[in-house]
Amino acid sequence: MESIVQQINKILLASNLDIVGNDNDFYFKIVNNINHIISVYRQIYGRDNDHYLVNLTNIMIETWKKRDESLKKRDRSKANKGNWYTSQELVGMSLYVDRFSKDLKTLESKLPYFDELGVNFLHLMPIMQSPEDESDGGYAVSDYTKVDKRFGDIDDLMKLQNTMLQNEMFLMMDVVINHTSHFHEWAMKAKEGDKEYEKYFYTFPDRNIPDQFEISLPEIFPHSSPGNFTWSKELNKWVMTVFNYYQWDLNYTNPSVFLAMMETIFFYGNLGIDILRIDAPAFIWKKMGTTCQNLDEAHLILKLFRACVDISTPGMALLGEAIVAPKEIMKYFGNETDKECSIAYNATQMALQWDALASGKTQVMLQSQNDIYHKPLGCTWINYTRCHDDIGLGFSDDAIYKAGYTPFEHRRFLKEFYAGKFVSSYSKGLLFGVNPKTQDARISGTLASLCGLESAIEKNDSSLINIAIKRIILMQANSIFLGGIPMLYYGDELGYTNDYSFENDKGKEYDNRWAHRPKIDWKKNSKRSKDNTIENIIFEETKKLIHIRKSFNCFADYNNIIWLNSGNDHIIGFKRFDENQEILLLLFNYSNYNTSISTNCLNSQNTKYFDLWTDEAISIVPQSTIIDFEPYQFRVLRTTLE
Ligand code: OTU
Repeated sequence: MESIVQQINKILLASNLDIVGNDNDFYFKIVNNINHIISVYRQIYGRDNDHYLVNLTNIMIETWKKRDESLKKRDRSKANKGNWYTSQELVGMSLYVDRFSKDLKTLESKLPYFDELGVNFLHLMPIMQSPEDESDGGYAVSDYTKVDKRFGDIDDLMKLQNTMLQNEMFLMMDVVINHTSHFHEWAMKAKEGDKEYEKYFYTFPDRNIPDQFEISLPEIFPHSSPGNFTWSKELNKWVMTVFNYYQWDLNYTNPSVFLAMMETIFFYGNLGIDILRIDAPAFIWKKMGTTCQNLDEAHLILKLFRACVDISTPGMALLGEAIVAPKEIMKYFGNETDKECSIAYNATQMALQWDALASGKTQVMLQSQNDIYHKPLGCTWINYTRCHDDIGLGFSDDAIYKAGYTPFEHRRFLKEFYAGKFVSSYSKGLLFGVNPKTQDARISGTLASLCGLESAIEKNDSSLINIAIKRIILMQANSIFLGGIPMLYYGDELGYTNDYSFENDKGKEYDNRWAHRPKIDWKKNSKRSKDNTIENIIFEETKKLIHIRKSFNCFADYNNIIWLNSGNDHIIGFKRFDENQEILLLLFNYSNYNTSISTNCLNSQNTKYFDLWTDEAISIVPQSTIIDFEPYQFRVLRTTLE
């Protein structure tokens, strides 16, 4: 009996690859990495399932052969640039195609808008086929390879991408790996009685095993989809559904599921997607007695995906959407030799900024940095203040204790603050996913509404409007200057407030995340060109932040950040530097007070600074100078060389 390596070698030799020519790179990558792939694979599936590795090899070869020459060229140019996604020149926006424009065709006509703002990287929220009223915003996919007709078709997508390429723009899309819609072909076949496809899902004849799972399984949508199992009358069985009842969890203990998803990932790779957002990777492996999140096997599967993508569709970077505890998020990068995702969401920092804004204090943010500092070189963050999801207060209890609070009380304060439950609160958020058993909840609402713009407009109070805008820009500045890819969320660049129309839509009323998924009104957007409108101020200031970021190499991310202890709890700051001795000091006053810091804390020998945000020069008398901050003011201090 031939060993698996011998079998793979045979396939490679029979595959008509141009080993000394065009396919040389591919061939050697496969040969050099096959032992790693086999070893990771066997840790998940054991040796008895080795024959799937033969299929995997065939799929990798086919994918490479089908890969367009232009994409291969782009792969090479990305490889020459090293970690292209860590560049300070990349600035993203995440948007719903239909809610932003109408469809893919009209989106193409909006490309100049992104250019105007400085955005050159688009995350299109899921556009693959998904049942309209059971869609979870596109995260319940019924066909991974078909664009939903609401948005257009695959040709429209390719055309858009082509034009984006001509404009040097990058594209991100999702692959929803944890579950499919219950109308996906695999689920449909299972419902029709096909036992092979039933094995793609977790199904149970009675409540015995589900009940045991439930003991340790948290609930993701306790308000609208309580429990983690749904009765299927077609199957006459319980099906595992961790998210909504219509999202069936895929069973990765079945190697066929792994292979099918690998093919799906390659499909996106060969469309030319630059960054693939892997949705909910934390959830893909289940084990009774655990929370079924962040399990070792989930990481092994990601390692396999990564190793294979690096071989067959190497220009595509993987982003892990793991919105979990800080220490767990870090694991989704893998390590230098055993890589997983190149990019992860900095969900910890996002939540910490909301913490600082509500409390006016920055100790929790500072105390948390240790949790998220040590990412492997070459990996980066997506930094964001808002996205299409709720805000979960997922930073560590330890950091809250160190800042002098009790975690339960502190989180309760934050939730109530953003839900506008205090008289003193300016915020118009909504509690999302309230769990009556644990009191747990997350927060919905747009950046503007959470920052007080909605209530200020209601009161028609111009000074409150100004202060809300200052909060919005402070939050954006912190994300944009942090290092990593800033990902704006559409509408935030113009201060869109909550949209409550979801309450009357039967496909959405159970999910208040729709409050912050606005429908863009292009008349409102055109106000950005009219001086001193709210839209104009927010748009222009956002644009300026982006411009500053793009102008300095030290905003590229190679872990070139040092957090400062400002000596003032209202103010958080960090230093960014590059190899040419350029140093920028970023300082953010999260409070509603006039306050100041002493320059001693800047840890710098310089005596002259220039604030790139306010365009003001600051001269420093060593040991005695104070730098002042107005409420919610931030500073971008450039040290001018003497
Ligand atoms: C992701 O979300 C998506 O971003 C959500 O829009 C989807 O509803 C969900 O997956 C299901 O596909 O799984 O790893 O707290 O933050 O559900 C994190 C809610 C996820 C989201 C969480 C998240």
